[in-house]
Amino acid sequence: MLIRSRDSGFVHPQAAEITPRAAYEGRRDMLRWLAGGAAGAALASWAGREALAQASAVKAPGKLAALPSVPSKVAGAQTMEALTAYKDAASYNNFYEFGTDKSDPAKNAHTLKTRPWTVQVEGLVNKPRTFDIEELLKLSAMEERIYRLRCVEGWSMVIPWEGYSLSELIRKVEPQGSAKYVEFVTLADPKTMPYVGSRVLDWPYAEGLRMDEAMHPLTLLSFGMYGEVLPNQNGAPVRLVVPWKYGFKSAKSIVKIRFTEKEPGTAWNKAAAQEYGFYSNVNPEVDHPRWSQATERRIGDPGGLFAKRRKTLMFNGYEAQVGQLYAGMDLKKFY
Ligand SMILES: Nc1nc2c(c(=O)[nH]1)N[C@H]1C(S)=C(S)[C@@H](COP(=O)(O)O)O[C@H]1N2
Ligand SMILES: [Mo]
Repeated sequence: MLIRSRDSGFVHPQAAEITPRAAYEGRRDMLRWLAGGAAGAALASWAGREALAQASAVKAPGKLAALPSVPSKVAGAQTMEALTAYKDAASYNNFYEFGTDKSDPAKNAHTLKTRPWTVQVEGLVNKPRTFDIEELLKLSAMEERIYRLRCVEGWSMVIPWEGYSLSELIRKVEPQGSAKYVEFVTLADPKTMPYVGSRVLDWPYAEGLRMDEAMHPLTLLSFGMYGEVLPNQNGAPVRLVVPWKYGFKSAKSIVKIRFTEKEPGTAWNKAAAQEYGFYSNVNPEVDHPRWSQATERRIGDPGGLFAKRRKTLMFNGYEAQVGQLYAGMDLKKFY
């Protein structure tokens, strides 16, 4: 991602994020980049994260009575692809409330208090309501969905998530006809989240979906991964997983869901509107202004930072399921 400079509001890339791009954009760029000195920082960051993953600092938080799940029958919710190792999924994270380095969330998110926890549902609904997390866990039967998650930075993972379709919750609160969008607001607690208060993003981190996207069966409200409760760094106790969109649409540690008539602002769009749009569908044909989105590096592939890159698929491989949501839309304009 990118960092906003403290005083000017000017946006510039962070060394660690440039690494994978430099690695695939060709040897010449790579050499220029090595000469530029960013390599040391990026490699040190990578090595530190690898050490963290190996050190079994990454322990699964354990099972929860409400969590047992069955494989999902929703179309597209299974895959033959190899799963990403748990240690990688739980130590290579973006959760800027706990720091901007990939290893920061695993190191710092132990301070997050996931109980008591409530999710307030408000806005254009007939039955606004605050759900306690224990209620939410039992609202519908848990399923396991194996989804690819692709970050806009160009890396991807394959993760088994536990949860149920967000549509189950939406139906319970009865949205009004005027509700066109759903906004997701996440926790911003400066006492437990060391980077809330920093100028990296506007807090709280918020995301949004159009109503039909939110109602799509693939849109998952998730409480666990790999059969276990979500680790804090992955967005405990409840997060969104929207598999056909770039990872940043999958908001972590949600505290509020609001139904609106107007398109809500989103954290990355506010930080850099020219780079991050509202839709943020995975699309290999629409480049990020500063790098291509045509390929990705699958975390865990041999070679680490220099692993052979895979082709990114339209809508992250979920085109058959979600393509019709965008029929007739200019996806270069609505990026
Ligand atoms: N609250 C919050 N949610 C967030 C983020 C964040 O910084 N804060 N980062 C997003 C980004 S950029 C990605 S790629 C995914 C990463 O999810 P993972 O760490 O479980 O792989 O979380 C998304 N959700
Ligand atoms: Mo991301």
